[in-house]
Amino acid sequence: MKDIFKAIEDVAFAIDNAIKNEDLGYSDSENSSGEDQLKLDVQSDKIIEDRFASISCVKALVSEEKEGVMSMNEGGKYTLCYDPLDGSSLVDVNLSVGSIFGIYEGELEGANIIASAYIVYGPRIELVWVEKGKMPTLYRAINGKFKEIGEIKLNEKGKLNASGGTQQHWEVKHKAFIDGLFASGYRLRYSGGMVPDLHQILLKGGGLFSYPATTDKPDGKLRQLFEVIPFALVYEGAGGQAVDANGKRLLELVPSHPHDTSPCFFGSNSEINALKDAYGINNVK
Ligand code: P6P
Repeated sequence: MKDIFKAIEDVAFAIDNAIKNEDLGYSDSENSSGEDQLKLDVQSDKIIEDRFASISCVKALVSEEKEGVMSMNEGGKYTLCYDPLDGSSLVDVNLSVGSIFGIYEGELEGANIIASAYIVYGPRIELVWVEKGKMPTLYRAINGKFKEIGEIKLNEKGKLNASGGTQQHWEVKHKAFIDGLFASGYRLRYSGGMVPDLHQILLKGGGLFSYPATTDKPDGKLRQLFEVIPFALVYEGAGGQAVDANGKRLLELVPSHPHDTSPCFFGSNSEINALKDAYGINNVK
């Protein structure tokens, strides 16, 4: 696992450099979700694939930017599922973006994630690493090296509300719940970048991030293997919760296809329990 962590540190600096110095234009291709690919998406994906190909414990790679599973090392134990540059369309307006990594052992499903990490490319490069059953740890790049800053713990109740998805497509119960949070004093913190939006809630004491089922995206938008499950490990490790629209833990998801999505809610206990009440799912076992 140390080899994987070191590789993530290396790709963090390589992708940050690409963000700051390379072409921001669109490539002539689409990813597996039918989204136009920026040249940066393709380049970030290649940086990760090339760096991880040499790690003997990595059996396979699954990228949000590509279809299927890429076999790497036959004797490897782990499959790395990753989103090389999440929210990349925000780069051309100079907002923070990120990379997300899920490390799985066995079948690709929530129960088999054993570690996850994400990188935030912002005014500073920051990296969060978590292993199953442990608390997440924050690292910050200082003078070209990552320095351990400390463990991340969510408060029982927060103040921030990151409400994703197009409001006109929200279900009535979701709109009533989100409006209720704002009416009780929560502050909107939403950039459209999953990584900085979830990172902010983690570091600023808690709250709620929601990307619900909507009439235009009934299965949500965020991908289970590369985005939702890795962040669920981080949020549960920080003492919060991460559930779907039925109140089921996102760490219990079993995708039928590598690019499956799920409605997702991440947050402090108070906000997630309030969501379960609003959705009438509080007695979910
Ligand atoms: P919306 C970025 O495209 C992304 O995949 C996530 O990073 C982000 O949370 C979400 O989509 C934003 O989607 O529909 O709110 O713009």
